[in-house]
Amino acid sequence: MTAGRTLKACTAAALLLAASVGAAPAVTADPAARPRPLPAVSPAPQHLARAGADLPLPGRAELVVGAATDPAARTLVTEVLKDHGVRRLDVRTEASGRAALTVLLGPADRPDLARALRGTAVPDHAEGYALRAARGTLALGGTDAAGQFYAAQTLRQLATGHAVAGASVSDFPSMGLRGSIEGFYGPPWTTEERLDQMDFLGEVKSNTYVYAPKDDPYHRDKWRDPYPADKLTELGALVERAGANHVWFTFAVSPGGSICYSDPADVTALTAKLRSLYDLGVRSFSVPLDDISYTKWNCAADQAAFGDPGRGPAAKAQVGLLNALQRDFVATHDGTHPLQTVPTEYGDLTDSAYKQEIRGHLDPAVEVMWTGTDVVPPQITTAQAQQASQLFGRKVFVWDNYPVNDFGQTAGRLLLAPYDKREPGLSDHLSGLVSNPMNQEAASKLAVFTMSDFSWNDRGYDRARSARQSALHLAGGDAHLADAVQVFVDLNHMAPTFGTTPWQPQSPVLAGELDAFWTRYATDPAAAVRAFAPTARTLVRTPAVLRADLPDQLFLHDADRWLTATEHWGEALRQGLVALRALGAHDAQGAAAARAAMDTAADTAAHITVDPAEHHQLGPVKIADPYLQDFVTKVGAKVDAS
Ligand code: LTM
Repeated sequence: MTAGRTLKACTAAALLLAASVGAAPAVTADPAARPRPLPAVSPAPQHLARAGADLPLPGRAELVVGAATDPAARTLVTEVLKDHGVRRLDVRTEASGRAALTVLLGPADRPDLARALRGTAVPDHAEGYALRAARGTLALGGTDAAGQFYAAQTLRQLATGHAVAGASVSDFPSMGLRGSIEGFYGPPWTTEERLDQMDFLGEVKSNTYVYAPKDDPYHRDKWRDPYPADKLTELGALVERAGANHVWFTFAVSPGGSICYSDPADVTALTAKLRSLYDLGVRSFSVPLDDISYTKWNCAADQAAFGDPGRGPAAKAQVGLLNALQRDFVATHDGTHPLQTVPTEYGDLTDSAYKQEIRGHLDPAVEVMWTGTDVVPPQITTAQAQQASQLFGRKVFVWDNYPVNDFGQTAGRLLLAPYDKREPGLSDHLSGLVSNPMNQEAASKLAVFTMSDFSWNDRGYDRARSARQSALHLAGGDAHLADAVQVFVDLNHMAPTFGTTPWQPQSPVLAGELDAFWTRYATDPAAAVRAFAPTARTLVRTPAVLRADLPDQLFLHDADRWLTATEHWGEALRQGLVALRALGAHDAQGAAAARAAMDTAADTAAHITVDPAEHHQLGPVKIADPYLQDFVTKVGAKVDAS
């Protein structure tokens, strides 16, 4: 749906106000207000504009709630107000009319909210919200409970010091399903990491977490077995935390490796597994059928029921199972979302007997995932998504294999680059988009932040803006620290495909600086060394800056070995420059000593390996490759030649 079609009762004046997006320079509605830029809000709202002067937050304020006020939104609004100077908050069901600040929170059509929101369009869209901060009133109205929560998340970003920016926001997600799927091979996330992920998804207005870790035996190999009590308790805690963040905890079970489709006992076992999670509060389910063979059956009965194995018969067996689950389990259990699946053909656009069966016979309610072409797609275009939708007979739900680092080409890597090469307008053809992240949960947030930005507002996605916002988010809003985060991101920027050509380049900033360095060195070595020295110093210092000040301890844990490698590579660069300076001064001894120190630092860096408990693909930690090693090799050659 487009913004134009979803805004109801949108006056011409409101549309004018709504013309600026994100942190664009403010349009001033109130001539008395200073036309200052509004704070950047992420994901970029569909419509954000200045509504007047900033709203001071007094020591005492009124919060007006009703029976339909969302509890999670109320908790967050209360926290934000308290964090920004409101010491006493009187909670009422009707405004007294005497408060220095009145905060209204609830459904956008509650009469007091509807009045206060006048001039700010209420989107006619699930999970939408309208927010208006002007002249002593802060109005946060949702089109549903999630919308209220998202209004509160926006408020969190509009509050600075003891004020809320005078803003009018009319916002809704472009895609229905947004978030992450823990769907990788290798060490699954810990409960602490998953809890962290739930809070994070809430902050970035994403509503979906799919639990599908390939290496949880109860998810795949032992799918028939019930979870032991302690595991169920852990899952229960996740479901609860997901709910508090308006995240749909989606439980996935993958029976494809051993199921006998025509055996009613297996269908019963699968249903029992889903029901055990329903009883924990789960209302969203997935049955992924990826990475299984359709050239063999798991039982003779399937051969008798569906004939010789092959694409068409495999799809027929799967469709029968999925339709039965949708009809007999999902549709008969209150509040349950449509079933999701990952088809066995998930990463191409070739028509086949398999896809024909799916589009012809799979219950249209079932969500079908698709990874884009080549499993790890170098790009996803609207034309491709449209084609995938036609092939599967419905809008597809993208499982984007980024920043996952479980395949060979990612050995030794963190993938930190911001989202890219996904075409604006994809929201017209997709039911949703989730990230398959890295074995490292906290480190994945840098990329997932930008992906959430895209799935909320694909047409408004600005890669550089989102990258900066993501760094600031990790840095707790500290601009200097965010600079250090972005230096680290650049060193870990490469995103491989399954082939030999990466879809995101390694270290675009550092590579450019090194290029400029060697070009200048050819004509003016002393000036080149002087100009490049700050880069080497930055590399040496960045790990210490991050380690000292980053609030996210899980991130520091995830990034530990890459930070240590950065220290050593930074030292190698620094010593390399000392060697070149010595060469310029015809100090052969000094050059040799610095060169030896450079080699030692580079060698130490190159021997740091990933932690097998945390990374599926083992091997040496890689950063800024091959640029750092190339520098060391070139400097060594210059010293040798002197
Ligand atoms: O992508 C899908 C649907 N399945 C698997 C994932 O589990 C795995 O993490 C990625 C990346 O290796 N590739 C897959 O094929």
